[in-house]
Amino acid sequence: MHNYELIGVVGLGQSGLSTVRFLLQQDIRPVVFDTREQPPQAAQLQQLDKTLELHCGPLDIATLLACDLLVVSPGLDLRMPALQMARDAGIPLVGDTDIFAQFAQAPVLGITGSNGKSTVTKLTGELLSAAGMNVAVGGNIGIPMLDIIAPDVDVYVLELSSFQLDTMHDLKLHAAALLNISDDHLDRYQDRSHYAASKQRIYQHAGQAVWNREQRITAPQYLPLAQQLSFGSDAPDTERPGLFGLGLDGDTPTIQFAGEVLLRADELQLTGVHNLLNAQAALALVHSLEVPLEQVLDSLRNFTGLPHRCELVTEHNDVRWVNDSKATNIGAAEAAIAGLRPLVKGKLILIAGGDGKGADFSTFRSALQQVDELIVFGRDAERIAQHHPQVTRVSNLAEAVQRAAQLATAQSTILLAPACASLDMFKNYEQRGETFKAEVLKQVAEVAHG
Ligand code: UMA
Ligand code: ADP
Repeated sequence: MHNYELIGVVGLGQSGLSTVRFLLQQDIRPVVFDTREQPPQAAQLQQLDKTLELHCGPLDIATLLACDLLVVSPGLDLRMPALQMARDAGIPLVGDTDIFAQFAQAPVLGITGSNGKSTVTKLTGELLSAAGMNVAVGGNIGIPMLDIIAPDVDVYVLELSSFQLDTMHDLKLHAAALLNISDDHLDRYQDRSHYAASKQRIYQHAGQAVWNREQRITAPQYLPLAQQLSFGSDAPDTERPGLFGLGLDGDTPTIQFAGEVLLRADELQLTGVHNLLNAQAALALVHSLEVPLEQVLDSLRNFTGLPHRCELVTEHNDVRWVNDSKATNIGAAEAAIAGLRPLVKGKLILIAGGDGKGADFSTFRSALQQVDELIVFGRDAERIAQHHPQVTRVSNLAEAVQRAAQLATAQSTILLAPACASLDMFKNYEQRGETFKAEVLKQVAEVAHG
């Protein structure tokens, strides 16, 4: 880092602020840019150092080109003309991952995929803690990775988004997991193959790969078999090493590894086949560190998942309300529908909509066929509505909750799984989920009080 004369930090969100803080700790004074006139973290930057140069609004090309390294935030599209110009001028565009690579001393596990990243990241962290390791968890999960670097860490577990992978060049991962690939963020990529290529970057310096046998596209292209672990919903071939999979004990799925049953699905708090895959991926990452799996199974049994992921809000009058606000793309919403459908005897009522990020909703049609009623809201409501015969259109989430309550019959489940980002109407998916929960509880209270 000290080889550079002037480092530019482009973007003053969470990652940008964390990068500035970290650089200041190394006695490096960067120049900071944000394309917004009033970046949300400007006040925090002031608190760090009042004298730092901050350029707001359209990127100032002259100052940008005066830098010899640009640390670019994940929320910025690298195709922006000013950034392209900097790249063409030979200025490296990196992310906080490359700074992390220089300073983190312990082994690093990386997790990417269109869906399930946060669940697997959190779970892997918990399993390794249960095995007695000092674990630091961060990245796209919401904790900038430069904030978690510490001398006594035994292992880092990083959630990596495709945007972070796009600017990652140097980070050597002890093991890298690519959970799945389905359409997401197509507004930031030329097409699906570019998005998939971005996800594959996680394997570029990985010691071991953890991939999903259901999707060949997640397999590493250049790592020898001996450095591969895989998971899937098929029974693992016991002759081949490194395979996690599912078997059956009566009617109950079991998670298996190397010819042995590790546990039964009904021992877990997590539900849905997608979570059985997530559990296998986390176990594979634990195995990559040669931690005996029996040390972590109790922790896996007790893991209750994260909020806003198929979270039961309440059950009232024989109707279940489920918050899956984190289903910000079609693949995630499909997994939630497929996971819940077998458990629902009455109607399955889906609330969906928001910012579709350029996705092609015709691919959502077969999952929508498993839904009895569809309620749509938000910017791309119509693009979803055209794929279901039974649609109610509403203008906000509060109205969606009221209409869902009217449509529900005994033993119904009402699922918020928007298949879209929330940014057209909310600050983020958490705010959308919290709004949903509050509206549901209000609705239920009104009914209870007559
Ligand atoms: N922005 C501007 N101008 C700028 C900089 C940012 O308009 O100059 C906008 C971006 O377009 C974006 C927002 O500000 O809409 C935030 O962008 P950011 O790069 O400043 O984001 P951070 O606050 O640094 O948060 C990022 C991740 N956000 C994104 O990649 C958009 C967070 O993941 C992550 O937790 C955090 O770093 C710490 O590592 C969030 C996310 O939504 C949860 N990730 C996407 C996802 O999971 O689908 C990829
Ligand atoms: P991410 O961090 O990748 O967004 P999360 O763990 O937060 O993933 O889960 C987001 C949503 O994705 C969940 O609410 C669920 O609907 C869906 N999901 C979780 N795991 C999987 C999986 N393995 N395959 C498909 N969908 C999944």
